[in-house]
Amino acid sequence: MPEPANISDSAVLVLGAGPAGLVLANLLCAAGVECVVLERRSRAHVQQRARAGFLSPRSVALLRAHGLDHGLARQGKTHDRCEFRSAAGRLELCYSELGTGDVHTVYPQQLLVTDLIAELERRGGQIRFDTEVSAIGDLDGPRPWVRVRAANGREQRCTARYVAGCDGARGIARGALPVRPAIRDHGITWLALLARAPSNTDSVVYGVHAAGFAGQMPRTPDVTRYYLQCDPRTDVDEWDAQRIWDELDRRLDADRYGPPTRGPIFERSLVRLRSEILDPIQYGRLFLAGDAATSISPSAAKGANLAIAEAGILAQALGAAVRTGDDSALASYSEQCLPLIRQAQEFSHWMIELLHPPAPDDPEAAYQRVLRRARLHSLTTSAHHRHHFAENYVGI
Ligand code: RFL
Repeated sequence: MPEPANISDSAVLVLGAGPAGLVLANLLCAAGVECVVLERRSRAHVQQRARAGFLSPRSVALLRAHGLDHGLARQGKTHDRCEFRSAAGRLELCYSELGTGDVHTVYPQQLLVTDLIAELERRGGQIRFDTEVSAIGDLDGPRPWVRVRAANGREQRCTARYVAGCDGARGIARGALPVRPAIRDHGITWLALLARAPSNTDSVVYGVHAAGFAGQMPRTPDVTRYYLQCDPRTDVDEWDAQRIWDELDRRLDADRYGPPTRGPIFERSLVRLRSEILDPIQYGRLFLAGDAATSISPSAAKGANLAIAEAGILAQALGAAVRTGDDSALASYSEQCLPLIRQAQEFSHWMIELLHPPAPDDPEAAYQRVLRRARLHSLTTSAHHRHHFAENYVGI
């Protein structure tokens, strides 16, 4: 088959227009490094894709330092408390008074993505939507290439000095690394919901219930995210509004703390909790960032924050390599990022084990339940543990 025509040659090709790719491209553009973002979905799709909401202080500081916080500064809401509700009662943690005293900023990911696209275009950066990367090659050579399939089905080629794989957990970049991820399938599935109704509390609520986890997280003044742990074989269509609100009432203990405010449920999807870590996260001239580098369960709100942190580290390293030819920071990119990834994974894993009851057919279920109680007891009784929790909760 003849090679498709080359349509671009740039310093950096960025695969994926999620938080990782867009932060990276904005930083490169500001540093005068020519880059092209290739995104398989449409602009409308990526600008409407509701996912994360909780930004860490490190993410906010990076966005602010690079002039990427216009929307965030206007509409983001600081957030500093979470609570665990269980048979043992309610444990509220005000994390602005614990650990490093830092807080989250709540700003929906789709708004951040929309801001980052607008800013990149304002800076003269290039994004090609509806352009799927179907192959990557020559990563060992001086000029790696990617093959893209445009919306009209035409295949074309782009070359660059470096390729940034920011194409998420199901992208193509990860598979180009000659390493296999370390995997933990938690065997847990969440029904992820968005309701057009305000949260009935300022806290993030974690319902630690024998019937399964339930979560409640504010997103905007009139939108709240809910999660319900469900049978992994469930069908979203089995969950009508009545069943959802009944289950939320039960697991969030509405009798004691009041029912969540009702409103139309406008998004229902299933999230399977699966953790994956690659090591290293680079090969030749390919560098991974965000979900492409590590899949992490949303239980501790780390995914988007890792994506932003890694994009910041990668932008600096690529900038130095392209502008001055100094590729020492690129050489140690994995070593710079992996400690952040490991720490986030460890905390996320701890949260998963705290929040979810063991599977009924787990022969060690009774033992697991003891550990769960011990973890909550420790958080309740130990100030040291609460400080440690807070530091990790808002950390990265
Ligand atoms: P993304 O956002 O998945 O973007 C990757 C982009 O790459 C594109 N792509 C391709 N483009 C071209 N060619 C290909 N072959 C391609 N393959 C893929 C995709 O279309 C997409 O646009 O990855 P990125 O940038 O690494 O960002 C990661 C975050 O999106 C993710 O970690 C978070 O959303 C995770 N997450 C949360 N993280 C937090 O920090 N705080 C939270 O509160 C939080 N809540 C969540 C979440 C994830 C959720 N889901 C859906 C898993 C809540 C949910 C429900």
